[in-house]
Amino acid sequence: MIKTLPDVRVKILLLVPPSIQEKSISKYQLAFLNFTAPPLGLGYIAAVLEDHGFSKIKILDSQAYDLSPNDYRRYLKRYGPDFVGIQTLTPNFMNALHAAQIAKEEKVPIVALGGYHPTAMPDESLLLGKGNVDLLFRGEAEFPTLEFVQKYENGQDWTNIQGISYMKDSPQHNPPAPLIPDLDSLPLPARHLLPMDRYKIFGSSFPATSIITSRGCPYSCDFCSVSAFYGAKWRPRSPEKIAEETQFLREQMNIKATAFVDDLFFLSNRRVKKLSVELSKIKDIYWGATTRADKGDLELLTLMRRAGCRLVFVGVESGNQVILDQIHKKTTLNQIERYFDNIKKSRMDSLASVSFGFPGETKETIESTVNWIIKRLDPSLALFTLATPYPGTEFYESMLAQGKIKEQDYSKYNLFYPITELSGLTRDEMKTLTKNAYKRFYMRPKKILQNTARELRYSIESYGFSQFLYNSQVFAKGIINMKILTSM
Ligand code: B12
Ligand code: SF4
Repeated sequence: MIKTLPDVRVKILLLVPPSIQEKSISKYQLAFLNFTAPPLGLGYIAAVLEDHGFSKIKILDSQAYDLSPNDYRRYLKRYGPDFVGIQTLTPNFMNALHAAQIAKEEKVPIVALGGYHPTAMPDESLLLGKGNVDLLFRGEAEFPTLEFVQKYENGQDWTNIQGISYMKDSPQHNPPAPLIPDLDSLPLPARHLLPMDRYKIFGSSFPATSIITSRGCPYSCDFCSVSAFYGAKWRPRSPEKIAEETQFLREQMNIKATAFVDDLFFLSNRRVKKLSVELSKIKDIYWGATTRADKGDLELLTLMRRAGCRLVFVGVESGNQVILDQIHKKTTLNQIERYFDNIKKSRMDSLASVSFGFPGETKETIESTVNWIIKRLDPSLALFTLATPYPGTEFYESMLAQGKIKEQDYSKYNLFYPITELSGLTRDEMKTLTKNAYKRFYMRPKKILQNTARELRYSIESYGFSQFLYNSQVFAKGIINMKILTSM
C-alpha cells in the first residue's frame, strides 16, 4: 500500500547496467535456455521506497532492453535522477563501474553500487570506482537504501548507516545491517516498474517471472556466493504469502509461468507441501523450482506436479563422489540417482546443473560425469558450466591462496570461461570438454525427439494447440543457439 506523503523530490534510478562488451558468452547461454528474469532485488528496493512515499522511481533493466551505454546516457539526460543505484554482480562489475562513470559525467549527485560483487569486494569496488561511486550497499539492502534516501533528502549525515561502505581518505566500512527478520512483512517487488513482457523462462511463450520464496542457506557449498551473501540463516516466506503473490501475478499481470529462484527453495518438506496445496488452488499456473538432490520424496514431487510444477532444476554439480565431498555439497551419487528417478516417476522435467573444474577434476572425471548424466540420470535438460571462483566464496579463497586464478577480467566470470588452471587439465581442455558435453547430451536423436515430444505435450496440456508452432520455433532457436555456444 503506497502511503500518501507529499510528493518528494529525490528522483531515483535503479539500474541493471548496460554491457560494454559487444557480446558476452552468457548471452548465448541465456538465449539457449531462454531464461531472462527480472531484477527482483531492485524491485524489492523500489517497493519499499514506494511504500515510504517515494514516487519518482524508475528501474532500467538495460539487459532486458539490450541497451548500449549511449542509450543509457540518453536516458539519464532525459530523466535527470538525483540517485543512481547500480546492481553489480561479478561478471558485470566493469559494466557497473562504466555506468557509474557515465552517471557522474551526466552530473548525477549520488551514485551507489549494490549486490554480490561490492559486498564481497568493497575495497576494490570503492578504489576502482573512485570519483564515480559515492557509496556501496553490502548485503540485503531494502532498508539501508531507504534510510539513505531519507537522510539524503533531508540533508542529514548518511555516513553512519549500517551496511554501507564509502570513501573518505580510504575505504570506510560500517557494520553490517541487520537481516530483515520477517520476509512476509516486505511488499511485493515493484514489477510494475519492470518490462514484464520481456522476461522468459525456459522458452515459455507466456509472460513469465521469477519469485523469491526465501533467503539464505544453511549449507555451505564451497563455490556458492549465496550463503556468504545472505548468511546461513534460512528465512522463508509463508506459503500463504507466496500463493497470494502467485495469484496476484496470474490475475493482474497475466503471468502463467513462474520460477522459484531461491537460494534454497526446498529446505522444509512441510512448507513445500503446504505451498503446493495453496498453488493447486490457482488455475492455469505452471512453475519450476531449484532444489538439492536430497530434498523431497516421490509423494511430495507428485504433489508438486499436481500443483503445476513442471521443471525441477537440480544442483548436481558432479558425478564424482570425491569431488562432491570436497566442495562440501553434502549429497551422494545414490541420492542424486534416486532423485532423478523420482522426478521422472512424478512426470516432471528435470534439469541437471553440472560444474566442471573443481579441484580433483580430470579429463576422465569429466567424461565419466557426462556418461553418468546421459546413461543413469537421463534428465530432460542439462546445464554444463565451469566452476567459477566468485569472490567471497571458499572456492575463491582457496584458489587465490594456491595461485590458481588465471583470469583477472571479471567479465569472463560468467560460468562458461575457465578462470582457474587445474593440475592435469589445461583451460583449453576444460573448454573443449564442456563443448563436447553439450554436443553429446543434446545432439542425440533420442534427446531431440524427447524435447520435441515435450514441447508438443506442453502445448496441448498447458498452452493449447495454438502455441505449438511458437514453441517449436523457440525450441529450434534453442538448438541453433546451442550450436553457437559449442562453436565458441
Ligand atoms: C534470477 C537470477 C538471474 C537472472 C536475473 C538476474 C538479475 N538481473 O537480477 C538472470 C538469468 C538474468 C541471471 C543471470 C546471471 N546470473 Co544470476 N542469479 C539469479 C538468482 C537465482 C536470483 C536473483 C534474485 O532475484 N535474487 C533475489 C533478490 C531479492 O536478491 P538480490 O538480487 O541479491 O538483491 C538484493 C541484494 O543483492 C541487494 N542489491 C542487489 N542489487 C542492488 C543494487 C543496489 C543499488 C542496491 C542498493 C542493492 C542491491 O539488495 C537487494 C535486496 O535486498 C541469483 C541467486 C540468488 N538466489 O540470489 C543468481 C546470481 C545472482 N547469478 C549469478 C550469476 C553468476 C549469473 C550469471 C553469470 C549466470 C550466467 N552465466 O548466465 C548471469 C550474469 C548476468 C550478468 N549480465 O551479469 C550469481 C552471482 C555471483 C556473483 N558473485 O556475482 C548468483 C548469486 C548465483 C550463484 N549462486 O552464484 N541471474
Ligand atoms: S549451492 Fe545451494 S545448497 Fe549449496 S550453499 Fe548454495 S544455495 Fe545452499
